[in-house]
Amino acid sequence: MEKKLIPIGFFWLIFLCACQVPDGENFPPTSPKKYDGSVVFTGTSGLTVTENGQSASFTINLTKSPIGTMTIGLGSASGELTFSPPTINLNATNWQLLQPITITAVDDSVVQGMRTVNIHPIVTGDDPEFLNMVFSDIPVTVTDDDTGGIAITVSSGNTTITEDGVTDQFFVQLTAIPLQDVTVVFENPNPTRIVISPPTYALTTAAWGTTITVNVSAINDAIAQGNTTETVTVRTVSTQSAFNNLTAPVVVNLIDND
Ligand SMILES: [Ca+2]
Ligand SMILES: [Ca+2]
Ligand SMILES: [Ca+2]
Repeated sequence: MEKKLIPIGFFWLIFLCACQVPDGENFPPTSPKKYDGSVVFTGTSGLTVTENGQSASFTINLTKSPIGTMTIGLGSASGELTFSPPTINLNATNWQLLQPITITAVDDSVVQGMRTVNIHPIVTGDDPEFLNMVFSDIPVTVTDDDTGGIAITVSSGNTTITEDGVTDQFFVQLTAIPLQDVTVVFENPNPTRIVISPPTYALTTAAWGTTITVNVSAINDAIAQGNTTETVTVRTVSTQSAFNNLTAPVVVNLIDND
């Protein structure tokens, strides 16, 4: 009798058909796994902190008991926030408990104004089910306590110059850190009688703390004006509004020699 050979692939086809699961959820094995482990952040809406001490808080817990320990780390890209504690460890005994996190703003000297700073949660640990999670940033409103300002220092208590050649100096410094460059302009009230050097000074943000030395001298003319006072206006120019058009007067005593 003649034997018919059946290709082995035919049996594989029958086997595969027999294994089909009606809803197809768990077959083939490469289907996406359902994850129900996640990290819960509670009380994260409307978080507001201030540089002068007002803190805020929210809580963290897990939706199920993890394998081993999961660690949730908190940070902000700009480093403008601190967290207490900075990390939370959750395991089989404490996964369901609401763990409080206190947020505090770093009290810097930078004039940023009110801004939004994002918290970036980073999850690490033993249970791979929790490591697939991608978390949205948590926004925090930070209120500034810094304002733009200039400080004037006058040597020997006053600024006095004479047509006989006595010169004087005053000093200018920004009182807080700008986000943009600042040019300081020394407006001469009477260029026919006074010389101010330099007439302007450009401060980069990196050099914001520079003390600017401003020299003032009198022009020796032959006109009898008598002794007068002249007021130099120190004015700032910046694309950052907090440092634009700040002004301060410097009174100069001008002694005539005619
Ligand atoms: Ca501050
Ligand atoms: Ca600030
Ligand atoms: Ca004169």
